[in-house]
Amino acid sequence: MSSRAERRATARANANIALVKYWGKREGNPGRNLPAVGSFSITLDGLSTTTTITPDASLSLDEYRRGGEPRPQEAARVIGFMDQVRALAGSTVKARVETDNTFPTGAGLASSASGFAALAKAASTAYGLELDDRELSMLARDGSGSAARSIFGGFVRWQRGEAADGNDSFAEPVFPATHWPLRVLVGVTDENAKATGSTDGMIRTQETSPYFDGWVAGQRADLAEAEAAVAEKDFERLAAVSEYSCLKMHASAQAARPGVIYWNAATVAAMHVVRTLRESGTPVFFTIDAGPQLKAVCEPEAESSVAKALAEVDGVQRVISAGLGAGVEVIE
Ligand code: 2P0
Repeated sequence: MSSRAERRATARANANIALVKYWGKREGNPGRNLPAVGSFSITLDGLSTTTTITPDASLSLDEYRRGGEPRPQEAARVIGFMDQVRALAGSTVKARVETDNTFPTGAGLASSASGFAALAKAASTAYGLELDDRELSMLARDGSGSAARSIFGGFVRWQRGEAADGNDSFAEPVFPATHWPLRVLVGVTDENAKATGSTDGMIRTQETSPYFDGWVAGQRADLAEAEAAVAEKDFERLAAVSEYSCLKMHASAQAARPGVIYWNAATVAAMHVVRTLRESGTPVFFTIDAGPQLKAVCEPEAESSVAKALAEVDGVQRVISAGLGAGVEVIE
């Protein structure tokens, strides 16, 4: 039994999107999501996961619900994570895990990032672990790589790290959200869960794509370029390196065997719309993750024209608007 009392805790974390992408894992330690490359992201506001952990000594198994429903396909990964937290805390007490997202799950909208960041914060609080943000980022990373970044708000860097045990692979804040109030418009083209999950997609890419080595080789330069562009608030420079990273990631995945294709026709149509807008002087660029939604990143003054143009793309079902947001927090 634990020496510390368990308590109910609720945490909320925001989704993030990478401008320089994480794609691929280092050899060894597969359960710890040690990345083949560093990455650089923005944390969004409004697209969030809220998770409540209620430890209960009368339970013989953890109970998991999302949106009020048991989800057996998701439960094993969550329970494995709870076991890791309990091992750190020296507790055997099971818990009810209740979580909810403000956006579609499993469709390339970073639900695992906000999900495991909220779970890491709520569970570590519930079991009395006193983790600093760096330790919390590494714990969240063990749940899902991109969750390491959702611990922090604003512009965030996740270090690749070199250590075999992963203890130097954590995220850290680079600039606060207030540094540059960019807007993000998500063109939702398909709300169904994707056919190939990101973990499977990246593993297949690194095992079979001839372009994976080229992807890894360029990452350091892309990260430095993106951070310099944000430091200077140079939109054109950030647009160029972000689209470059996105398209390289997808090109490497598409060249796997069998190829991993996350785009649909509307995704591609929206890419062209964004490019056309930028060529005509609108400060906007696109990025796309392991799913068919297109995320348009723009300066605040361009938001309404970009939202309108995206909404008019054939196959775009709706447009979600977000700004830059804060890191994870305990709310109860
Ligand atoms: C990213 N993605 O940097 C990249 C770009 C999707 C495309 O991180 O296996 O769910 O749990 O570590 O974090 C999505 O992958 O993968 C992701 P795991 P994760 O945001």
